[in-house]
Amino acid sequence: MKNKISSLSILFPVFKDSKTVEILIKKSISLCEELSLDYELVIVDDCCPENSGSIVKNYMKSNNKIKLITHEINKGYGESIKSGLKICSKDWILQTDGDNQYDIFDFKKMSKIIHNYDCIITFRYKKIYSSFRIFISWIYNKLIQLLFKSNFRDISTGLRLIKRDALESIELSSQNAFVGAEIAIKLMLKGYQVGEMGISTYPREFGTSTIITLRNIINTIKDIIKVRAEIFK
Ligand SMILES: Nc1nc2c(ncn2[C@@H]2O[C@H](COP(=O)(O)OP(=O)(O)O)[C@@H](O)[C@H]2O)c(=O)[nH]1
Ligand SMILES: [Mg+2]
Repeated sequence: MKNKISSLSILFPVFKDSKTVEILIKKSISLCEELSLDYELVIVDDCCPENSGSIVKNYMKSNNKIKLITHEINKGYGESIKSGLKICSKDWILQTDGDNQYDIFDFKKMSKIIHNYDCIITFRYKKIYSSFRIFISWIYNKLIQLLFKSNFRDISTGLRLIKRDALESIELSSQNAFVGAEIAIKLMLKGYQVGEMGISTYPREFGTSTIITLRNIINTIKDIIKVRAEIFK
């Protein structure tokens, strides 16, 4: 078997996720303890308005496997992922969102098929969003398939598993939510095996989605243009 995971960093950014950060910390620890993994949690507080970082700091007093990065200004999803990736030290990285819409216990399914892959991204069987949001997501994925000659179904979900060695061979430039797609595309272009696994996602229990705003859409388009120019120059 090519890959067996025993060493795992779980990385998630938090922004307006103060109600879920604690749930996600507990779930992450329980997953890693159940599987007896050598693990660490890497959490990035992207200048959260409600100071989610202080909740993380409380947990850090009793658990030295938790690392916190605090941005002094809000830098965006992509910058947060990049900050976190820089300090992930385990062999594999499970990256997710801080809002608990993904089930990190899906890692168990991922680890069953990981021997075939260097990275597994996920796709949502059912998108639990408005028809408008589903339409935007469909257009987005079609556009990425066309622009990057790839076939991924749902390239920007918030749950992916990445081999750290593979990541070290690529440079990431997205500042926003395109970063997940950039990882899959650039790894694939380097010849790494990127697989897809179907998952379920869960409704937000707290707050509202902040990702589909005009600002984020414009920033995502800028990231797409930048990454495409890098790849096809
Ligand atoms: N670091 C960072 N994360 C953000 C920002 N905006 C949203 N997020 C995070 O991105 C994740 C997904 O956002 P969400 O609005 O739930 O998007 P959706 O799940 O696609 O509806 C959440 O965990 C948010 O905390 C931001 O400005 N910076
Ligand atoms: Mg979400």
